[in-house]
Amino acid sequence: MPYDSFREYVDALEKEGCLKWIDAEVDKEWEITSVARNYFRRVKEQERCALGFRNVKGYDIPVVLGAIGGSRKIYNLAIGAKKDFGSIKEIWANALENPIDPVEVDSGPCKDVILKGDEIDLHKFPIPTWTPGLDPAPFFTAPCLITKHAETGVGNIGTYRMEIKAKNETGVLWDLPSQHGAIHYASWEKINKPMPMAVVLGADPTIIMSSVSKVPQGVDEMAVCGGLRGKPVEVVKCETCDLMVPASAEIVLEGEVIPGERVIEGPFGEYTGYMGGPYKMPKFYVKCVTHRKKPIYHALFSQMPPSESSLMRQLPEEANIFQHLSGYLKIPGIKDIHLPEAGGSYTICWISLKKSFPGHVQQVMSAAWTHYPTFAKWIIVTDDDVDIRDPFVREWILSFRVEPIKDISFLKNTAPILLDPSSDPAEVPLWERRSSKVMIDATKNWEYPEIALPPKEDLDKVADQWDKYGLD
Ligand SMILES: Cc1cc2nc3c(=O)[nH]c(=O)nc-3n(C[C@H](O)[C@H](O)[C@H](O)COP(=O)(O)O)c2cc1C
Ligand SMILES: [Mn+2]
Repeated sequence: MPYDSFREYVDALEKEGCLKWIDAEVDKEWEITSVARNYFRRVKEQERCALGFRNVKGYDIPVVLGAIGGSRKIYNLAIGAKKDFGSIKEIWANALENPIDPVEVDSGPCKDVILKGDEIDLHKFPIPTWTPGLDPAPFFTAPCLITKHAETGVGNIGTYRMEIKAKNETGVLWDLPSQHGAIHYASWEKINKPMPMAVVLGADPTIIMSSVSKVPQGVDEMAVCGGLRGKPVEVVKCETCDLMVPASAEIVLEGEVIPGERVIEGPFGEYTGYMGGPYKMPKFYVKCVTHRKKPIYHALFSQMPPSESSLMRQLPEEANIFQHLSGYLKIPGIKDIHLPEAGGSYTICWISLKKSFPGHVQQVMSAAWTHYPTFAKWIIVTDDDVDIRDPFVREWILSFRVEPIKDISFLKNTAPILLDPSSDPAEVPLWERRSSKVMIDATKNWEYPEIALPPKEDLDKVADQWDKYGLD
């Protein structure tokens, strides 16, 4: 069942036992991030909840994190999936193939409070500092940036973190010129006009799920949200520009990005587990803030994987690459795709394949990264008889199904993985960095010996009478 707002979804999480409210007073400058880090370290993924901090020192606005990618169970609730990969894959494929355009409504709760000019002060929101001592300021980590292409008018929603620079100014980080927000900004720079931009904080979960996913360029994520929800998103016009925002949003910032301007942005604790930046990036000037009477502040928990960000990118990306290879390119035999979280769910791509013709593996390895230029620097294809989600199995496969000289090939001068510190030293400007890709054929390339395990019947028989052996 689709949720109509972030708060309706937060209530649903609580009812399902997937949200813990924390009543102890916490300091947003150092404490929230360490509570989240401790929680992610101490609690197994299967048991993790979203965290709601409702007593943030100096604020009466609660901070909720982990609400999208705290665990697989949470992600499934957010997207309405019954189980993991299978149904997430179907829901995503359906949304991409059957997007539903938004419908305009006259007003909505996101307009309860409207602030302009001197009334604007971003510091009134409890925006946490994520890597205290190293981040120069608090950052928005769950902003959904809404823009339009200056020429085509096609819309985009993308999540790009934002540094709070002043009471009405933020940075914007487009990791690469191929990020869709950066492409839109370039189209406005070309005509030398400020780019109108709206930033949504706290919306029904399909908005943020689409915003962080690599939906093909030219497809408006707002319609993909409709496809994910199975009904259109209700949108309302901004106060100061003609962009449309979800009417039920918790907080909306309206403003513009000036052509030609670059300022220092970052550094920031990155999803790679390292600090990234500073970089030179454009600045966002906030001209109007609208919000609900008592807004909830939504954050995503990132930095060192595993984090909310690595899990919430893994699940849709696995589904979307499957759709890219099987659905769009009609490549047969793809069984499973796995993006380990240790690689930030971007760098390593495992694919299991029922190999059926010469060159099949090469086709899959080459096609996988065409999903988008920065995707995956390790692409490993193995057979469909193994579980690529088991880390031990993955090392066993690399050990005994790969002969390095024959089975490994390289592609040079590719776009780098976003913010990968190994691609180039920090002095090289972000958008000039290059990297390479490794493609590993980890399939059996001839008839292999039998697997050395006792016969399955014997193992099953022993399993059935396990008590007899007095072992736990
Ligand atoms: C928590 C989180 C933070 C992110 N921050 C950034 C960022 O600062 N810059 C960036 O270019 N991409 C960032 N991403 C990745 C983009 O959201 C992702 O590439 C998305 O596809 C961008 O939208 P687009 O495909 O419309 O360009 C982030 C993702 C997550 C989950
Ligand atoms: Mn996009």
